[in-house]
Amino acid sequence: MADRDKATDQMKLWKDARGSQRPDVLTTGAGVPVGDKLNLMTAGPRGPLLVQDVVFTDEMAHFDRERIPERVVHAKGAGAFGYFEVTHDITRYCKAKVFEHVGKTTPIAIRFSTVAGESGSADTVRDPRGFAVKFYTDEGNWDLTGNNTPIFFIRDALLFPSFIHSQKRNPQTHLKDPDMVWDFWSLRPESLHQVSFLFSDRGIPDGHRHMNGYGSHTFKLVNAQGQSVYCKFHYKVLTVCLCVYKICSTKCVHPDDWLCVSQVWPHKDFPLIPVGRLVLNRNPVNYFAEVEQLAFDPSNMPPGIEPSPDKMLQGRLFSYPDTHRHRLGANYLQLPVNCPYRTHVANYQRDGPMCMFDNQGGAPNYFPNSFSAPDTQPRFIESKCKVSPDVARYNSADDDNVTQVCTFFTEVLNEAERERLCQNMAGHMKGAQLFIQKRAVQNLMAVHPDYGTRVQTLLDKYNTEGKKNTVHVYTRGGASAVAAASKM
Ligand code: HDE
Repeated sequence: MADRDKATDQMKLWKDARGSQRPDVLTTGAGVPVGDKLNLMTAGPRGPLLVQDVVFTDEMAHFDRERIPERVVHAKGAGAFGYFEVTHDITRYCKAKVFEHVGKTTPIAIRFSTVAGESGSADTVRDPRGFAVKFYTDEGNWDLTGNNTPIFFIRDALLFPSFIHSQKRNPQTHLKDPDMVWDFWSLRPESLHQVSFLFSDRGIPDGHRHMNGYGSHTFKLVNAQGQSVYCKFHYKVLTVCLCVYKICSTKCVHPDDWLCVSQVWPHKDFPLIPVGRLVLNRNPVNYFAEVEQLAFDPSNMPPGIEPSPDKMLQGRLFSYPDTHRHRLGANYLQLPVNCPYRTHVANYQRDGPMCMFDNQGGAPNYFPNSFSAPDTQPRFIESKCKVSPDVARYNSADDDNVTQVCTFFTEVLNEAERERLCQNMAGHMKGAQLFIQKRAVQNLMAVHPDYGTRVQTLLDKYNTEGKKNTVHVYTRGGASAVAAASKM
């Protein structure tokens, strides 16, 4: 039993903790006592069943509704709870109360996840990792919903559904499909930076406790005088000890540069400014209640933290609360794990499915009103910014797609890491059709000839071996697929 997973003792530990205490009676969901929960009520020992067996209908009807939709991306994840503590003063940049003074602590919830797999998929896959943090601040929740990489595959939110479709299962075959993956990536070379991260060693982090996190986007910090700077948030693993992170922000005062989520801000130009530390010290008590229902929303920003114009961030401001209303219901913010419990909600909204608590009691449900309406509070009004360009659909595909990728390939990685990157990438790309491989390699050539040549050389080898070992597989539906025979 020495190698028995400690989590397997959960029920035993629960029982030990309760001692002899146990429920007096079995009940239905309505609390009505149940005499027998083992045998259906039937007309005679062989049936049929009776509709009046409400013990059965209560049990089965609830079971029929047990599943809620899994997250459309980041479905597989793990959560933890703890606190954020301010260690350095940044009030010259930001008036948010979460940074009010050194030593201030704020409770947090965190969820680490993979992106493309389903809820039951493996934790170990090559994929970016979600790194989402909810700060329950005394001015409402702040959700910094980031990843373990500082950059992203695309620059325009309109492309996100198609990008994600290409990474998940082919709707016809229900299989992961290398044609879909590489077709999309090779048609959108702005993905090169993140794709290069993904196939490098960074694509399989050594567990949650060893990976850094990033808010990824550019955000705006506003101070008490109304002055603003752009910033990015970084979480750096401090020690190998579990879950202690140093949060740093980097600031940028040139408003029009550096807004795009496909680029990093070089540390030499934008040194990290330490802010505080995250401590994770509690596991979730119940997975469904506290992790599956945990809902992050980048549009939750307390006064002092605002969105930059980054088109991706702006698109996310709509998508997250929208998906939560679908997945969890219109009143998802009343669920204990999502509720901004350190402040008082006064939004004049009412009713809706699964409305909990007192539904804001007898207070008016309209605003303004003469009975219970606070005055406008200038301190909480968003900062002003000038916007005057023409309204149009601007193409961002041709922004610089290669300079930072070239730096990553030639300067950040050492030779052994470069070799692993090329092998990992070619090993995956070999599954795609030749014309797609060709287009993907052309993009790598534009980054650095060595990058493209190495991947092409490996592909040539795989493609030659593949031809020798190829068999045709015909499915019953008549569609044909080509599969490389195993070399057993
Ligand atoms: Fe997400 N993303 N995303 N994303 N994302 C979701 O929200 C979306 C993006 C990230 O642990 C969804 O609750 C759009 C960037 C994390 O619960 C959904 C766009 C980054 C998580 C959604 C992006 C992320 C999500 C799916 C492009 C890193 C998991 C279910 C405009 C900075 C949070 C859900 C958790 C989850 C939409 C791009 C990180 C559909 C539209 C960039 C960590 O709302």
